[in-house]
This record gives sequence, structure tokens and C-alpha cells, in this order.
Amino acid sequence: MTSSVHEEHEILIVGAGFAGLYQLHKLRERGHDVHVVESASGLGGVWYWNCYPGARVDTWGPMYQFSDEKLWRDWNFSELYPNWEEVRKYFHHVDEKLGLSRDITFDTRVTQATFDEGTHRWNVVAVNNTTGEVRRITARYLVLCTGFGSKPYIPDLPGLDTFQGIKHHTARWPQEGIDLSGKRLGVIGTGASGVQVIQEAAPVVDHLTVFQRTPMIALPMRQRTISDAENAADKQTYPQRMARRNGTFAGFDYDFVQQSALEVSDEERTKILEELWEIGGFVYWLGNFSDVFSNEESNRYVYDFWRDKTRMRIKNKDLWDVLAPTDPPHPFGVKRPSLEQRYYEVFNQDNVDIVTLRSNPIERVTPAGVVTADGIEHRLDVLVLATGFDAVTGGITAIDIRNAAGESFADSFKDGAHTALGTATAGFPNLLFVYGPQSPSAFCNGPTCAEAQGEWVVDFLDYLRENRITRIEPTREAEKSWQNKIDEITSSTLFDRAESWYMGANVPGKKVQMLMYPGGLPMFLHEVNESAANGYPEFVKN
Ligand code: N01
Repeated sequence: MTSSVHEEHEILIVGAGFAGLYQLHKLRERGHDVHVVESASGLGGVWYWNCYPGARVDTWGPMYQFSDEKLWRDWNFSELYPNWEEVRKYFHHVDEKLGLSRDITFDTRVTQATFDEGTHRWNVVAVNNTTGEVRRITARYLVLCTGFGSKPYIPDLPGLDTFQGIKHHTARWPQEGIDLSGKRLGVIGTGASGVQVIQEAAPVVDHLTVFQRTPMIALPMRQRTISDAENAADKQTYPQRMARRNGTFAGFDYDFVQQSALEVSDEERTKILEELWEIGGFVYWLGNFSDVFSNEESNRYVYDFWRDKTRMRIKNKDLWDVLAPTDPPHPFGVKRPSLEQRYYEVFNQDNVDIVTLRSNPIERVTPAGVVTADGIEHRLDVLVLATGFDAVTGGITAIDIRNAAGESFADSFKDGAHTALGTATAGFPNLLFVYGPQSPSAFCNGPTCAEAQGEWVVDFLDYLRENRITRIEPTREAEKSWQNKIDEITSSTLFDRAESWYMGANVPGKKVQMLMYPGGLPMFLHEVNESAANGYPEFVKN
């Protein structure tokens, strides 16, 4: 019989990524009784799970950190865009400085949470992944920091289970790694994960088959190593750059060009695009013209520039329309671009094939490989499912959360996510999210949002303690008002013109809706801070 442990805490956090760790540290600092449950064996959230070959950060390292000088002063990333191993070391460094692990239960998944109206507390069940030991934890508040990419999406491909080779989703890659050298590799999916696996594996495999449904608009990363001396000099700029993060749309140390692409002459536009391109990284996306996401004509200029630059790298002209089509597959940047180092050169290799699934879909997976509609069996030793996530909501709805009436949280999200201020859902008291649905989450640099929204949640929990409030729940009106704001902003953009995970459109049957708050971090902070200043009127408090 599996043993069972009972614990009681004031606040229980689920997830030990940037968001959960910030909550733990700040709440502990302010004297709250707080504990974290994490399904992985270590810190880092996505950086624990995503250890596939080539996994690395798409944000430059100096800004992909907590802003506390105590943490960055003696931490150096060795590359501008650190790989997953170095990010894990960073979390280890944070843990050494702050002693976070002592309040975290690892290897344990929260499976159930039921609210008790008698005690105004959650009764939580968490199960150890290996021993099956059950922990029963009661907590006044449940703070879900499950991230936007914690539930992998695996398409329902006929025969997938029959494959006899090695098969993994990128976010469930074995911790011990897989030697891909000399293997026949197939990769389904060309999102950020697919691009990274493809460019990393192509030089070592015997043969690579890329199964592409939609071409990725991948941008040059311009990776480079950073010496300790350069890091030291760069740190002079950290305080000012860190401080800037909360004032920019996506929580970076740069923002959009404050001009429309249509306001400038052709020469000036090309010059600006060229400059952004040379800087590299997401600057060409989130530092581009101010109307890149709202004006189709501006967006097209940005796309065409990318297309022409990219085509120059692809030797086989037959692949131009496959990888960098004449007309955009969707407006530029409304599906998340990825950063690449040698992605397009991969397709100049003789041992690499690309299958275009829109014209030649996968019919079935066999024990030996993948059969496409043209009848060809692509024989494989390793099949990588780089097929993404039930993003933003999947990590939350995977937990069996019930209110006192027995209503399920997952059911309440069936017709779409609904929150007040991207922080809580009506019908489910004392439940808060950080970096979750209808917050800036995936539109924002992770550490920035973990701190900015996280600070607001910590202040809110302080307020509740000071005012001896034991139960809070947002009103339906507050949810409607938040939804209206999201809809209004979304309708002024091009985001609904792509079948993206931003819109929940990548998972069959999932409600199509904008899953993030799309107004940018400063506008979001303005909204939530106004609520705080007015005593959180979106919530009923008892
Ligand atoms: O997932 P995705 P991801 N048949 O959903 C294809 C973050 N991230 O793991 O575009 C065939 O973007 C799908 O095709 P289509 C980052 O925010 C960050 O790559 O839907 N193909 C697509 O090509 C990122 O955006 C980092 O037509 C199918 C791919 O699978 C987010 O995580 C690194 C299919 C899925 O792409 C998700 O990225 C990695 C099917 N049935 C990830 N179903 C860094 O910052 C799906 N696809 C380092």
C-alpha cells in the first residue's frame, strides 16, 4: 500500500519555473507559509523538460534572468542565447543563493484540488511520480505557475503507437539524452522546438526527414560566445536595461520602432529593416515597426524582406516556395517566429528531405517509419514529435480542480478560458494564476512577467492577510469586462489570421480564442495596478 503524507500550508504553489520560484521567494520573504510542488526532479519548469538536442533560449541571456542584483552579479552565461544545460545551471545558482529547494517537493504531480467552503481551503492531492506516495495538502490559496507549455500536444496519427524505433515528444526527451549520430531521423513539426532539433541533428544523422505542415518564419539568432570580461562590462548596463523591461510591450530591453512602416520612404524602411536584421534575434519581430501586427501592408513589407533574405541561403530554388513562400503562409509574427543558427543551410545538405504535409499528408505511422499520402514509407530509427503544446490552459486543466459544488475547472474552460485580470476565474475561489491564461504570458519575456505579474499577486496575498480575508472570487462581470478588453485589442490586430497556439487553434476541438492579454505588458500592469489601488473591486471578498 502506498503511504500518505498530510501537510498544511497557507499558500501552495504548483510549478518551480521562473513564476513559481519568484512566488516562493517573495512570499517567504514577506513571512507567508508557502510551499511548492513540482513534477520534475529539478528547478526550471520548461528547462527541466525541454532537454532535446539544440534546446536553447530565444531571449538574450542578460535579460533572461531575475532582476535581483544579488542573483545576476556573479552569474555569467557563456553564450548570448544560452542552451538548456546552462539555463539549468542558472537555476542551480539561484537555488544556492536563495535556498529555494528546501520548500519544494520534487518529482510530485498535483493531480486533484477540491475547495472546501467550510474552511475556505483547498484540499490538494499530489502523487510522487516514482513511489506513488500520496501527499494530501491543505492550503488557503492555490497559486498555479504551470507555464504555457507544460502539457505536450501529440497528434492522433494512425499507428503512432506501433512505431518500433525511438519516439519522443521534444518536451518529454529522456534526461539521459539520445545519441542521434548515424540514425535515420524524422521530425514532425517545424515550430521553435522542431527548428532547434533539426539544425542540431542534421550534421550528425545519417538521414533527416522533416515533416513540415506550415513553414516557420525563422529569424537569425546571431549567436556568439560572451567572455567573462564582456559579461562584466555588460553588467554596467543591466540595472537600466532590467528596469526598462516592465515598460516594453514584450518585457524585453527594447520595443517597437515608434513609426509605421508606411510612414517612411522605401529607402528609409529598407535601412531600418536592415538594421533590425543585423541586430538579430527577436528584434526583427518585437522591435519592428509599430504597426507590424495591425497593418497588413506594413506586415507584408516585413515579411517580404525576411523572405528575400532567407531565400538567398537556400540553394535549391525548388525549396524557396516550400521554406520561404512568395506569399506569407500567415501574417508575419502572428505565429511565434523561432530563432535559428543554420536552419536554412540544413536543406542544402544531401541527406535531408522535406515533406510538405499540406499537399502530401501523413497517412499512418508504421513499425518502420511514416507513410505519406504519395505511398512512400519514410523509414526511420528515431521519430521526434515537435508538435507543440496544449498551450497556456493545458497545464491547468490537466489537474482535476473542483469547487465545493463539484464543478470541474476543466469543464468551465471547455467553451474557452475566462478570467478576471488574467489572474483568477469565477466559480473557483482562492485560485490564482501567474503567467497563465489572459495574462501577457507567452507574449512576454518569462522572467519579466514572472516578476511583474508575480509582484502583483504577492501584494494581493499580503492585502488579503492584512485584511483577514479568507475567501476571494472574481465576479462574472469582471471576467466579461476583461474578455471585452482582450477581444477589442485582438480585433485591431492580425493575430486571428493564423491558426496558432496563441489562438488555441493548434489543438483539434480546443476553443479558438486569444489566450493571452494582447495589449502589452505596460497596459496590463496599468490595468492590474489600477485594480490594486482601488481595493481589487473585481473580487468578492469574505
Ligand atoms: O510547438 P509549436 P513548439 N501534423 O506549436 C506541427 C516555446 N518554445 O514546441 O504550424 C503535422 O510552435 C505544427 O504545424 P502547424 C515557444 O514559445 C521556446 O515548436 O500547426 N504537424 C508546428 O510546426 C514556442 O512557440 C523555445 O501547421 C503538426 C509544430 O508541429 C512554443 O514553445 C524552444 C501536427 C508545433 O509547433 C511552442 O513551440 C521551443 C500534425 N498533426 C519552444 N500538429 C525557446 O525559446 C502540429 N504540427 C528556446
